[in-house]
Amino acid sequence: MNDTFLKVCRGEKVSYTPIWIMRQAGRYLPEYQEIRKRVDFLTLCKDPDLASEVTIQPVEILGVDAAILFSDILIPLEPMGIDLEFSEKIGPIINNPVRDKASFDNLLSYNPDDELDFVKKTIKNLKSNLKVPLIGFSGAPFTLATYLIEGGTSKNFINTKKLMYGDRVLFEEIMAKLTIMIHDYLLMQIKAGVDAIQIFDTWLGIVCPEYILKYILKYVNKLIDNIKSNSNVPIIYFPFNCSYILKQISGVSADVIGIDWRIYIDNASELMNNQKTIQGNLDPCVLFATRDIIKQNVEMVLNRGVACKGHIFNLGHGILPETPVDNVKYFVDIVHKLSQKGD
Ligand code: 1CP
Repeated sequence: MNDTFLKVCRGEKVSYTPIWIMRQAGRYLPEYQEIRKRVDFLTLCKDPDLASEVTIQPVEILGVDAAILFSDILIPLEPMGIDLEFSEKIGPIINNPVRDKASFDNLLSYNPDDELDFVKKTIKNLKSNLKVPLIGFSGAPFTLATYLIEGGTSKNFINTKKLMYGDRVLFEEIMAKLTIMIHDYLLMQIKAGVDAIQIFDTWLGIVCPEYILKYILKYVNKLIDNIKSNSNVPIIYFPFNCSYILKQISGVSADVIGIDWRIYIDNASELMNNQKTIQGNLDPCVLFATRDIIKQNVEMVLNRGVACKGHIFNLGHGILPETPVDNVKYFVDIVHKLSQKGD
């Protein structure tokens, strides 16, 4: 197996900079669109053969150094009694959001081995076919809480913040319940064979530092520390849009921190005392530009990556559906070429 990605996660030296791309399986690939013409998104996530096929697509088409399980962060909410659908136009919709004690009390606890058996099957399937490491993943407690409370995506997250400021007891009960669910779900993925995990905290950056520190990061810490006491797979934490609080985030015991494009990665690394491998951080929109501009920006990120304890190349957020595939192929090749160390 090509273990360059895993070595960098652990802070070991390697001969080139590994790359994978957030949302690397998805709508920008014609091969993905072909499959989506036949099945809806939830069906795709729940079918181990199809989910494996779309997981492998970017590895074969692009030559990335890691695969990420094809699923969605909202899948593990369904067995809690959440009525989830994906609308082509709006995105995810939760028809029974949780905004009061009564609906919180209705949430179910479950065993992911039984209820999310299809995820286990997909992982086992993939492990016998992949030549690169497989990344499992989950949403972080706060990011999942926003979907649970808002009932979908949101602009101002008013319902989430109403609870956070107005009924902190219930807000923390929700965070605590999600933390346990996510822990059990990630351990199931690890037992099934994933080689690393990424925890997506996509919406952390909507919160002020005081509340992040007091009421949110403690659940991330609990989650990661509990996983670490049961397994030694590398953990990537991705707090999107959070450059303003990286110093405090450095206390989280993840091995790798994902960084978006709003900060130079060497500055981000320094804020975290150069103790962690950094993942990132090209603006996904650079991939719409010419090859020259893509190359210039890749060079800039690679040069700054040298100062980090370790560097995994990625975009600063998910690849956009309209991205030209040829540019993505060029991007992966140029990262490999420019970072190759001569003997
Ligand atoms: O085919 C389609 O029309 C569905 C589009 C789609 C895809 C391809 C959704 C709906 N989810 C996914 C897959 C997905 N989602 C993966 C697969 C693995 C990969 O290749 O990376 C992963 C890791 C996710 C994670 C995810 N889902 C996040 C965290 C990452 C991020 O982008 O910040 C979030 C916030 C979601 C929610 C979600 N699912 C889908 C959409 C359109 C959204 C975002 C909606 C919103 O803006 O709130």
